[in-house]
Amino acid sequence: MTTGQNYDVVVVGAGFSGLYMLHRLREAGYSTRVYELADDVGGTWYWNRYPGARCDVESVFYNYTFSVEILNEWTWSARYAEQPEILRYINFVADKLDLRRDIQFNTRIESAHYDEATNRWNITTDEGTPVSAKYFITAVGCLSASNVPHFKGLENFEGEWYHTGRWPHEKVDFEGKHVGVIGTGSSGIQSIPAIAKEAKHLTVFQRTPQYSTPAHNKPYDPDRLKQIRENFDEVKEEMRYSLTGMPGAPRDRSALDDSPEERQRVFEAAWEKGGLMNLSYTYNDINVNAEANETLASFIRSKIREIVKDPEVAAKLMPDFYYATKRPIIDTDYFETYNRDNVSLVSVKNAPIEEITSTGIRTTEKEYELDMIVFATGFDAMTGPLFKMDIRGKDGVSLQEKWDDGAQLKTYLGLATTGFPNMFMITGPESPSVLSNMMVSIEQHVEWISECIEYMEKNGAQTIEANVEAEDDWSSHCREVAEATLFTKTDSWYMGANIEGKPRGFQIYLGGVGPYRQICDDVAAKGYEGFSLT
Ligand code: NA7
Repeated sequence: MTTGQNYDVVVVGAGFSGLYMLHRLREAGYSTRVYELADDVGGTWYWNRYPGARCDVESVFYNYTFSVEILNEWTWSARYAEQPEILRYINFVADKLDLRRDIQFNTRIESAHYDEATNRWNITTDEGTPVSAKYFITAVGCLSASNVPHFKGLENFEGEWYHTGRWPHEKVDFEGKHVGVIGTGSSGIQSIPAIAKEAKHLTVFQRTPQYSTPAHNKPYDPDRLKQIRENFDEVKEEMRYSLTGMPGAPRDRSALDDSPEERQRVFEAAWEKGGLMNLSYTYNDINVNAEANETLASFIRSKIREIVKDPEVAAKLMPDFYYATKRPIIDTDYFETYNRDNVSLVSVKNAPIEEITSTGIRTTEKEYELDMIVFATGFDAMTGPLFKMDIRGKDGVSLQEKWDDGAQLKTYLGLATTGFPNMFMITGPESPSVLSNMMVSIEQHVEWISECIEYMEKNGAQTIEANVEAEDDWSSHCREVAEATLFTKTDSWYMGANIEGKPRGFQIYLGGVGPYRQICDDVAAKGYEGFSLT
């Protein structure tokens, strides 16, 4: 017998996914409680407040589409909105739908244990009150477990240090300071130009040079906004059935079918347009054919060489992995920043960071005096946020044990996993998630889960659980699709390779947002094929 609070559904996280999940469930009449560690809504956009933080999906496509009213009441200022504007948007939605009254902030979910006797989830929080729910839904995001690598001596550092994914709410003042940034993923590449403008000196510690291409960010032209608004039904349909959840598709042509001159023309045009997918979409074999990939990779390298004036610095900035097998990055003046007198680049590939000292960073080659260190060192992606909670399914088996820390990652559709009845993961591992426009994937999962719960309740079902076979097939399918691409050939956070000791394996479904939606819809249409309902 459970004492404490009882709900139909408990949702963990009040970012984009948790908020929409709450809205859907509440509208359908289920008692729902959301728990959130932060003191307010926003998820990713609450935590990632570093200077220069912005979304790399075009603003008009990176918002909720479920309500025409919300769509029409919000106007984005620029092609790529900055973090404060996105957070304002999330707050606007939370206020409009009056969501806060069902969210408990400042609360960490410690554990969620499935009780086979009652078919309910027993959940504990850090504030003590036991909670129970029929359904347990994780809306914890894919990139929320920030990773500060275990550098020796960090505790001795006498200056300030921050991780980009846990940035303070107060303004961080770089003025007159010697700042070090470790990491050149999206967060590093977005923050480096902004920090360089303020700091006395900025030293970038780079392990892997990146392909980054111009965002060409600009204020929105009102005519473009009007046109998208007027045609939003079609735009929405295109996004939902596309490859990545954004309008557009790869051109139906191999990069190897064009002459070098023609390719150059095509790449130049895409570079001028800017944006996340324009270069990848120039040809249909960039992600699957090494030779095709190299044509684009070498084009970007030539651009870096053109932009960066010092040839030695440019040489250090040359990436040599397959383009897009680490998250492609779009930037504003990233490579240009290395032409500034107050910026220096240190490659830590061959001379790694050995120690953080009381006054700075010591690599195996040299010591750098710093007043402040910014860790742009990424996240324990996909499984990290789930493993932060002690989630136990049938027979007391923990999710971490079942997945053998990720080595045996297994899900059905990235939505559920065998042995964990009535638990759903929004944008979980082995769903398109981070390789798609998250907003499209979030809405698809939230709607699928709501309909599934609706179906269960109408049919008087107590539990839903993925079958072993269906799960095996889905996980094998995910691996096969990934193996047919170049993505698995590079060490990346997609592969779990950025975290010491984390098993390698591709954690995302690459079959495309449209085909994935179709598969999920078919499963539902067949009475939740691959699941057992009791
Ligand atoms: P990323 O993309 O994981 O980037 C982290 C960066 O930090 C990357 O350059 C890493 O180099 C570097 N890193 C990590 N550990 C170390 C150590 N120990 N020493 C030196 N350098 C290190 O995280 P972001 O926050 O930039 O972006 C995450 C996602 O958020 C992004 O892809 C978008 O989807 C939004 P490495 O490449 O591992 O050699």
